[in-house]
Amino acid sequence: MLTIYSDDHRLHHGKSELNDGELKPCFECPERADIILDAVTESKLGDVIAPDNFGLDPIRAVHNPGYVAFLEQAWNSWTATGRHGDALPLNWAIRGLRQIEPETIDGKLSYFSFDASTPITAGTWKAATSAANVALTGAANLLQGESCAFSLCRPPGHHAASDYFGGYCFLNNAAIATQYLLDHGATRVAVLDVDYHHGNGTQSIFYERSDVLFVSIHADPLQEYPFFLGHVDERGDGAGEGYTANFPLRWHSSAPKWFDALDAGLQLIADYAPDYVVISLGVDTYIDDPISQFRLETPDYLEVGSRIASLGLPMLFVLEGGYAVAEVGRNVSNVLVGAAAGN
Ligand code: Q9C
Ligand code: ZN
Repeated sequence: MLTIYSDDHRLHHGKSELNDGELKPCFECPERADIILDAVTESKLGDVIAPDNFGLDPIRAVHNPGYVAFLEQAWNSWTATGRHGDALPLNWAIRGLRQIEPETIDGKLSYFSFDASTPITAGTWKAATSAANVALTGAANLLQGESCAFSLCRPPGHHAASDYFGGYCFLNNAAIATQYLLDHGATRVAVLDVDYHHGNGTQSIFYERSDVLFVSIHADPLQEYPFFLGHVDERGDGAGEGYTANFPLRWHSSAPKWFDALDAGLQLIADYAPDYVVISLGVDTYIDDPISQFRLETPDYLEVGSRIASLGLPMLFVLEGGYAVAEVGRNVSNVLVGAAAGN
């Protein structure tokens, strides 16, 4: 299995986020990617290669051009107002408030985001575009006949929608890779999102389309972030009706319950018969994850990989969450080892 990785991820390094009512060091930190790269290397999974640069067109194929321009400018606009720390929004246009893009950077941060856990730093744009290139390089290799690739993306992507950031995500790496596959010969692509959190960004990007089947297993939005998407009755709209499937599970759900949902999701994907499967791979389903409430254990991740591989389809794994830094490397590499063995 090919791994795609770039050191550029280090350029995104938020200082702190609010957790349990206190400012804490960001959970989504550069050490995550370093430790995952070490585990992938130790597991002898195969070559680790640098990404190619695909430019902004494949990013704009998924994201609103105004949003992309905002992200590119955000840090400069923020520092131009005399601030030095991370750029963060403070309020949002919820019920009864109007969606008019403000002129000032503080207003634009609010307009283009949905939470305050996602700081923009000096290197965020570079790191985010590099992560998109990491995903795109994985997709390009699948198009050339590679059966399995791992895009070690950081920052992650699945909470980012066409025109907003949040949940530690700026550009939706998995969605960008998916669209690229479709634009270069694929007819149907399935996205399987196994991150603990619902992939609200990916779901919303493909919600009205039948060329992408989106399947997500995640904590029940009645209990867990992102709270406002990921219910079982969200099944797609218009031409996309029936091409979104959500498997919300209650906090503290057991590993067998989680695997039952995985099997049901895999059956939907098998029936859809896609050309490729893109897996939004979060391992924040881990029992000791600091911000999550599922109960998968390290050996379970081998089984996650082998069950996905049993589809017998070309697979692109795209890294999302997973914050138990000490174990995140082994948990991710176990999924990949399980997939490579079953492939
Ligand atoms: N401060 C991903 O796993 N905040 N994003 C949770 C803890 C946001 C998770 C509350 C969690 C986002 C890619
Ligand atoms: Zn997550």
